[in-house]
Amino acid sequence: MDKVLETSEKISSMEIRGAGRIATAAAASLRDFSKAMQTESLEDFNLQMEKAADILLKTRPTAVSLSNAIRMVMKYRTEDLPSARLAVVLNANRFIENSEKALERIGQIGSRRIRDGDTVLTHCNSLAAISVISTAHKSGKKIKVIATESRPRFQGITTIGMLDKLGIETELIVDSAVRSVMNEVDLVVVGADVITANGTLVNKIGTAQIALCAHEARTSFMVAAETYKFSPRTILGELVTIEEREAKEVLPDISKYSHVRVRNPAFDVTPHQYIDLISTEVGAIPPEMSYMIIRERLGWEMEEDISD
Ligand code: RUB
Repeated sequence: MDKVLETSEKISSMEIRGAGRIATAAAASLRDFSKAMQTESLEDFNLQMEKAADILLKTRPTAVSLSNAIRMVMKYRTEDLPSARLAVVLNANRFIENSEKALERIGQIGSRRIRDGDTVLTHCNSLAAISVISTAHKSGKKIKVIATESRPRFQGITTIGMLDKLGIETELIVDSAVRSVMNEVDLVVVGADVITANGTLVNKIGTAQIALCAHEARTSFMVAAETYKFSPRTILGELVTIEEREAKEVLPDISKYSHVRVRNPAFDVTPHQYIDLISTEVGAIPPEMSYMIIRERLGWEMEEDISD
């Protein structure tokens, strides 16, 4: 279990972060745990796998990618230990492979919306959004990217590093400069932590303000997301939990204040009315079609939840 705890710690502390990356890290961790587990009994194997899944699930509360990935890996009911072990390994490998393919396809589909000469604004650090941007760049379109810092964890610095390596002309702005530059922006592209049944987006704090700005300036707003970022449980009425992180991420020394409380929500909610399209691996869809994606791609999970 040590390695599972190690991965969990890396996810909680955000050494591994981003909805897609935490999902694949959790899948790989369950796979490796199942391979290394010393046991002779299927019952014990099942118990230990459930325990490991539970530890990983509790690391971060918002991204549905984590629970979708864990559920996909844990769908292995079999009669004997060797086939149970094998099923976990195959499920995890399939999930990881599919998520890599999905990123590529999202890039191909989403990049069609970027024209030669466009300026694209992105927020936080999303591999799906970067796939859209980098595919446009690789296809020969001359583009410029404006990246926000994304306080308090500065994921924007990771983004500019990635874009720089790709040779993409990039400008870094503070989060509050978004409105000042929005009139120069042709398209906003962001990733997703959760997309609900009605097409609402949950993503890095600040996304909703950017969407509002884009809407007011008539700038297109695209979400780049694998289908495992859609939340089946929202069909059943479940609300998304917004992670509230430690105060010290915002203000390192709060002890000198007596009447101040720091609030540090990590994600916010963007209504579907502000989203022009969602680029997924199965196509560019309007947010209103999210329900269909959940039914078609993640339907099995819903049935399971209903019988819970
Ligand atoms: C990351 C974040 C990203 C999404 C999508 O938040 O909000 O936009 O997770 O990323 P944090 P990706 O840094 O708190 O994990 O497309 O890479 O899955």
